[in-house]
Amino acid sequence: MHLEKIVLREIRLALKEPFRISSGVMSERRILLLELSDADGVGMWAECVAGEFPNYSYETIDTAWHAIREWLGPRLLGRSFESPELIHAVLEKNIAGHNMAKAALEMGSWGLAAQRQGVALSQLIGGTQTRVPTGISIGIQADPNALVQRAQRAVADGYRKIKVKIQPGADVDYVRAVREALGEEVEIMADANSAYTSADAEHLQQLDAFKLIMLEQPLHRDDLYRHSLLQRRLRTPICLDESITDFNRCADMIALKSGKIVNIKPGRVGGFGPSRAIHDLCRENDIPVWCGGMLESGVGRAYNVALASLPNFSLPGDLSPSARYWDRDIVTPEWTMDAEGMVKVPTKPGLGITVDAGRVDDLTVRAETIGT
Ligand code: OSB
Ligand code: MG
Repeated sequence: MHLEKIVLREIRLALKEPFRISSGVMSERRILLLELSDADGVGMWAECVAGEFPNYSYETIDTAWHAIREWLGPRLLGRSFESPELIHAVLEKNIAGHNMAKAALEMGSWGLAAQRQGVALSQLIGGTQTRVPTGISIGIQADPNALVQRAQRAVADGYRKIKVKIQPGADVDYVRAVREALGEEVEIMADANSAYTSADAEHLQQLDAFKLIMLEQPLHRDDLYRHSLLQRRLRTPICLDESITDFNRCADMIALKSGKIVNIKPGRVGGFGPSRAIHDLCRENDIPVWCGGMLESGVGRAYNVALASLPNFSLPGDLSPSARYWDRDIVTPEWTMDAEGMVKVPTKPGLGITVDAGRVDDLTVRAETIGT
């Protein structure tokens, strides 16, 4: 493949309801989309999952735009690549960080390769599952009752895992209410997005009573050591999200016993190359993985669903259908799940969905072309 042109676009999509996590709230998603074109005229859409504010990580859609235009895009434009497997190393060399910006280009290259070869993206990356189980991530609510209502509706809709966002002041009572309302059988987990410190260990031990399948990212992203101390004091398995920014951080988690489960978000780790390496490392170490979400549009979702079809993605991913987030997505068909909470992995060449280019045009607030 020979990348000739990259169009960057920002679109804005209103969420059906505001999504609150411990580090911030979002009611409209500002999304950075990329349109890659190669010298043979094959095109591919990709999505950069960076948010509007640097709360989840230091990246934002504006820093990603800058990184892609100034440093990362020029690395790829006008060069030929035998395989998308080579892209990650090229983007990584002497450019620190900016994983979400790198990932958008790297994953787009995988999408482009799949399109060129006429195979489904999941097949190209080694996916084996034809349907993947879906969970829902429910934002912090005003009170436990509001959370219980949403959780009950989600179970009725078929979701296979209920993830509730927590923070100090909205944790033990909220989780207890959900467990009591849903019963023993439902898989429930909590995600703190780094809202706690090691001083909260005793407080967090109260969550052990509710048989959560995991507690996601209780402490700061850089606190692998303190996560290991906390894990020794909790029966509930810790799952790391923000902390796992690359392969080595995952190896460190395993060595230090900082967690027992990994949430793989391809954007956070720099793309499919590192995602697959982390997936394989976890498999060798009996660490289950699942695919997280970043409130992606239907474009980003296509990449996540493909990734989640790899064999060690054994827990339900945050892969909710389009209608959970938006009145109308930017892809056709929209993402759906069946009554068993399963999402079909597309088998058509490329992403398996079509981007509604006219709708993207209507939603675009800025665009810039790099390359020719
Ligand atoms: O921590 O997993 C997270 C959304 C934005 C930022 C961080 C997270 C999330 C989610 C949403 O939990 C999952 C989804 O896309 O449905
Ligand atoms: Mg998380």
